[in-house]
Amino acid sequence: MLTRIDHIGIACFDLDKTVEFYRATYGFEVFHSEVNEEQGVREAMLKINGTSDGGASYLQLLEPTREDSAVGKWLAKNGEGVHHIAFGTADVDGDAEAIRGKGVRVLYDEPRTGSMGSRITFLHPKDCHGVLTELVTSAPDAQAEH
Ligand code: CMX
Ligand code: CO
Repeated sequence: MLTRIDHIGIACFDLDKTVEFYRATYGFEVFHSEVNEEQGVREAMLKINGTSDGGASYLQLLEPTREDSAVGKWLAKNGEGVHHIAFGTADVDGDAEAIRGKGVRVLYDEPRTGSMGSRITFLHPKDCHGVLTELVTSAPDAQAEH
């Protein structure tokens, strides 16, 4: 069951400048940052709030590490902006299979590694009314990080 917004993914050309905008404008601080070479991104997670199911909600700021990555291609075509939304679930495997059974293309056969050791998969935007949609199961210890 999808229980929360885990994050909103925002594509940007310059991660450091974009992080500074969110800090200076709203006071959001970087909770976690990493490079995910499989996804071709350098990213910063800004924690917005905790939620009642023990998960949290974030903004995920994304700078491509290579032009031919998903975010690199999207930026070249659209410029900066909202790239995807991500729903949190305790069971990404089960929810992905159930959604696949409804005829929506799930991009991965098995969930892959996302931010902070989470397990993630994506639904094709053309099957979701134009919205690239990610499903996320957080790592059990993700909330403890600083
Ligand atoms: N939102 C909405 N539509 C999108 C989209 C997005 N983020 N990305 C691509 N599309 C649309 C394109 O506009 C294009 O539409 P048209 O045919 O009407 O022009 C169509 O989908 C195909 O796009 P494309 O540029 O040819 O790109 P690809 O098919 O090669 O890739 C996708 C699209 C969704 C399969 C790819 O972006 C993908 O695998 N995404 C999942 C992985 C990802 O996004 N990783 C980065 C984030 C990592 C993280 O969140 O941790
Ligand atoms: Co994401």
